Amino acid sequence: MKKFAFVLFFLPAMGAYATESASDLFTTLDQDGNGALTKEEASVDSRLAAVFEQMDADSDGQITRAEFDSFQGN
Ligand SMILES: [Ca+2]
Repeated sequence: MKKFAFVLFFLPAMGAYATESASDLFTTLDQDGNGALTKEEASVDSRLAAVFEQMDADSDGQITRAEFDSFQGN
């Protein structure tokens, strides 16, 4: 019974985290707030660093919000 209550309590919270973290991650990592992530900024997040080249669709060395969002959608 305790486990059931635990799941009910945490599932909505985890869902909210999953949907909000994607957009918040970009803002958090964009430390100079210029709307693009450099490889240095992206290196803070190991998952993002691992896919940096794939996410950088035009290979200009920066991930724009558009590149970030379109990659999330894949
Ligand atoms: Ca780019």
